[in-house]
Amino acid sequence: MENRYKTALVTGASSGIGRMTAKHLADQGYKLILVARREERLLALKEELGADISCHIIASDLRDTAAVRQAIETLPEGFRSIDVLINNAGLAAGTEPAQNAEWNDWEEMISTNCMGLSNITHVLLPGMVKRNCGHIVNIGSVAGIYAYRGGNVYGATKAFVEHFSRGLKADLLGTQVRVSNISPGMVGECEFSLVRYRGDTKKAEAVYNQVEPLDPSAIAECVVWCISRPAHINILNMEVMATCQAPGGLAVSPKE
Ligand code: 8X3
Repeated sequence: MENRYKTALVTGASSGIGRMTAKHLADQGYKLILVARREERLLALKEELGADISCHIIASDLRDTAAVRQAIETLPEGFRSIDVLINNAGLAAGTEPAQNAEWNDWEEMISTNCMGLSNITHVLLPGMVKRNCGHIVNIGSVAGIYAYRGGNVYGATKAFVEHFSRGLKADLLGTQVRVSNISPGMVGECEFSLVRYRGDTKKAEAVYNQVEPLDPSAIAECVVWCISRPAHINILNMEVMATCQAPGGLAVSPKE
């Protein structure tokens, strides 16, 4: 099937789901704009994708909303009509109960997962509507659906992502612009847990010990599937868990 869309922007493209999504989109012949903080990783990915793939990189922290805006508003010729936005960048920081959490962690999650995502969406949306063509894929999390201990602000930011997606869908009624929210559960082969445990490799590795989590490619395939549905079909929500994971975190505390 020929792609209706030609150009995609992927945030958090330097690793994990973002990197794998970029590779899958490159396989489908997309022109790519890759956004992430680590320039050297983006350059390495660009090289790996090969000279046949048109690829522009933006090495920027999504929390720097003004810099991201400027980079998008001054994209080189040939990259300005973005059809697909993959809002993948995001992080979990810490697993402490809310009463013991670090404020900086909360601030970083809110400013990346909510502010960064909203900013880039706000910049790209008018063009999509004007061209009456586009697809926004937000990467949420099962943590935004099921509350678990230590998930506090991380889960809340992902609930924001899901509800924002529904709100966008409501506002975009009558246009050909589609919105999907994909909520993955535990994903291995990425830096998610390493970041969450602030670089503590032992704790991060323990999360995946003796289990078979999703891999980034599984979610990249979901992204590609959503955007390649016929134009009259909008997959609004996908919840994807590894077989070894399940919700069910209700807890009680014994009487004193
Ligand atoms: C993270 C998924 O299951 O680790 O987005 O909370 S989980």
